[in-house]
Amino acid sequence: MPLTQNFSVPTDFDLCLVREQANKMRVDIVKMLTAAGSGHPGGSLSAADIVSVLYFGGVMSYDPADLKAPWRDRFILSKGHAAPVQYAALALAGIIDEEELLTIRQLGSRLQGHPDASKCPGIEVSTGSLGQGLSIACGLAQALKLSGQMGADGRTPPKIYLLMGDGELQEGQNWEAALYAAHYGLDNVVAIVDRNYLQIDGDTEEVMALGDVAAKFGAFGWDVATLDGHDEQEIYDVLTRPRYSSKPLMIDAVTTKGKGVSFMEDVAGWHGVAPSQEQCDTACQELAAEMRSFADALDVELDADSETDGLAELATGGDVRG
Ligand SMILES: Cc1ncc(C[n+]2csc(CCOP(=O)(O)OP(=O)(O)O)c2C)c(N)n1
Ligand SMILES: [Mg+2]
Repeated sequence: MPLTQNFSVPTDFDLCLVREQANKMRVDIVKMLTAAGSGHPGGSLSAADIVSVLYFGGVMSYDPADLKAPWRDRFILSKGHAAPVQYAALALAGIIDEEELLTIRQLGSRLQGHPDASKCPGIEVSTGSLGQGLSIACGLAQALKLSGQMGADGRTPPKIYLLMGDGELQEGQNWEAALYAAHYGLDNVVAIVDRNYLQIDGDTEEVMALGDVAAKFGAFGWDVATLDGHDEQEIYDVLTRPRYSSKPLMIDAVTTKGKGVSFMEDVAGWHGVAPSQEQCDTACQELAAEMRSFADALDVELDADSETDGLAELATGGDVRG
């Protein structure tokens, strides 16, 4: 499906900016993993639009210059193997230098294959062992509520935004945490499931069927929403619409694993394999072309960086974001 479908012109947030950032993140992901020679492209690419809306759509409150501000919202990448998508966002947010991206997975780098909160600025929780993020989110959310800490709005506690994999939901610990969040009314937990229907061994429904994850969380006492995890406008609308319950929120974000790179899309084999340099170049050209057609469809100008350095260099497979 062309990327230009199912989008409306934004009214109150900058859809083009958010899409552009997601596109840059996808380019960075491909280039980082090519440089490393290992890593997880599929689940990083599938989550880029969600992460872009959180970081650059005005959804998550944070200050890149004051990462420990007590009022900040917290982001937990529970599916820690998708670390490249968060590192790319941290670079675009100015929290780490973009040159550092190419050090990913090197000995001594702050950017390990899975996020390390003790080394990398902007990482709240070390993750990688799947199934633990929701429990950690519950503890953080409850502690913030009990302490009386207010978020950026000064009226409600900071929120915990959690990104989980669908295969990750096959870990039993999640379901105890889901009961807990509902029981204690943790309405500051927002758990987004990257529902790409693939995990490391193939189709989630064949490995151990998850079925209707939204219905399951609903039955556990959560508010739920199902949406297109590549439609930034829809993601933004659901994340920012007024809520009148004291329930935690689970978002069933339907995505395509490997999104944006034709030969990786929906292919289980691209879960944990790095692209070759030739594949990297092809991927970057595809991503540049998609961004151009998206901008043309909306009849908007891309930012100067994309026009000059970004897309021009992408088309020739230049350095990370030029
Ligand atoms: C507890 C645990 N068991 C196994 C793994 C190995 N592993 C890494 S990624 C992965 C598949 C995850 O699939 P999913 O959650 O659907 O992630 P995505 O499709 O978004 O990449 C597995 C089993 C792990 N990291 N942690
Ligand atoms: Mg998956």
